[in-house]
Amino acid sequence: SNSKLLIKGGTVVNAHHQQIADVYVENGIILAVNPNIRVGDEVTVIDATGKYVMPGGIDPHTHLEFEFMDTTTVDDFFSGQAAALAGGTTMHIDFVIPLKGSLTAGFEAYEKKAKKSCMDYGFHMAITKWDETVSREMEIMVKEKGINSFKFFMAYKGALMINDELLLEGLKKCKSLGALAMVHAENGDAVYEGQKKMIELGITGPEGHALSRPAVMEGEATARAIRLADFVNTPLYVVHVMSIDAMEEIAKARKSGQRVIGEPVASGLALDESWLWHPDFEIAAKYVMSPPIRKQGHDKALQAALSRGVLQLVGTDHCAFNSTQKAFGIDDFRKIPNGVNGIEERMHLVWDIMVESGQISVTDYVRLTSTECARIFNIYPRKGAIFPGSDADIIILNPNSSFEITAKSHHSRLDTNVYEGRRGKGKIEVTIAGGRIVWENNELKIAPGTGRYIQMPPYSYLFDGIDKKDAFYLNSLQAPVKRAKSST
Ligand code: DUC
Ligand code: ZN
Ligand code: ZN
Ligand code: ZN
Repeated sequence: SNSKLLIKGGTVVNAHHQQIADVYVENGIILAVNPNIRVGDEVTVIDATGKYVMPGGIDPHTHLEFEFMDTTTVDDFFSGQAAALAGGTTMHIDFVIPLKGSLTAGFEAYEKKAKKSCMDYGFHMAITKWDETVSREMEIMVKEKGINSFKFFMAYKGALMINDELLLEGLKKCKSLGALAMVHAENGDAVYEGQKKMIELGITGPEGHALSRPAVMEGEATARAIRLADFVNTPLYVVHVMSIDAMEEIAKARKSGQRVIGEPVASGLALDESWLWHPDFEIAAKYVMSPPIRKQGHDKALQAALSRGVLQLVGTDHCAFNSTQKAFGIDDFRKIPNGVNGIEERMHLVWDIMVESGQISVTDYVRLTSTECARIFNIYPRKGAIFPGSDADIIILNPNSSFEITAKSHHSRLDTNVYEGRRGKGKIEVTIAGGRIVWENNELKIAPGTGRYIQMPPYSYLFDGIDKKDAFYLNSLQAPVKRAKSST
């Protein structure tokens, strides 16, 4: 069995250090990281000479079995995780959507969906309305259910969207619970107007998606969310940063000392919007996601921001709709289900785009794909590190081999792939999840029910000393000293 493993002779990489060493694993836990570990015959030995031994990827942003835009994503917790493992990701954090307004019912529905898991997972939760019950349920989620992050949609008017009043309530509640507030930052009212205008102009194709929700409206919402978070003095996490506009707002806030995290996604780093103008609807529709993939130039700027530390980690927003589902919008781009793949491709793409190109080091790679996510969501160093005591979620990457992406051989249930035909240097040859070898020789060995729910405690490092901040914010507002009644 795989219960005892020795990974021999590789370069072991953590977020701040690398060394040639052996890694010894027993019962799903890393027990030792040292040069020249000796073991008995009962131990399975993997030779990693000349290769990198790194923490498995953690994808902070996925949507598996997501009911959205009148349909459900084709990847569920089994197929999506199978794809993830084949691409070197060993944990993901998915978004629970409340069910009929109930957070508890939403959580229970996702618990059920996740029963077939073959790798570890955690949950964020979306907040889509506000009342006393929601406020109380948020507390239960944090204190009893292992959720430490809540996402607010500033777009999807008439569906998931919230207004500033609700966002402020949510930010205050997050602050009081030590939970991280996340935003989908686009101005939903402006997007709604933009969409109507496109249809009036007769632009019904996928290019209308990009034209109706420009980068400036992503920048506006990002700036607004950042200022509101500052007003409440609580940390903020901006999901899927797709544009220079949004990135520059994050850069400015971070420079002033505000605790803002920016998450670019694989598609925003690797693609540009020209695909949305492709004459073949089936091809163009694949690239419809929100916020949209931007014009050439935004991709390079996001890469540079990642290498400079303006952005901290990479997600995917994996949200898989096949060509039949995408065709719902053949006559109206507003009905194309929003979402692209990425859970299987992220680790290879980031290696190729960022490490092979010389923009970041191998230790940076581990930080951006794994460690920083574990720190932000407060599960480090159980996850995100190769240390004695950490979970044995490990990948072996061969820098001299290469990868090729195609729907013909990927592990998602999708019939398409937004990275179709893409090749690059660096190949993840082995994935170990919870001490089990799940990916080797281009083959998956997985079983439903082997993944675990990872509870994430509140008050991550982002909250350390936050109330010491000497700045204007809501909680420091005080009633003015009463003036003496003036005499007449
Ligand atoms: N954007 C997408 O493209 N899909 C899921 C939800 C979202 O915000
Ligand atoms: Zn050392
Ligand atoms: Zn979103
Ligand atoms: Zn998303």
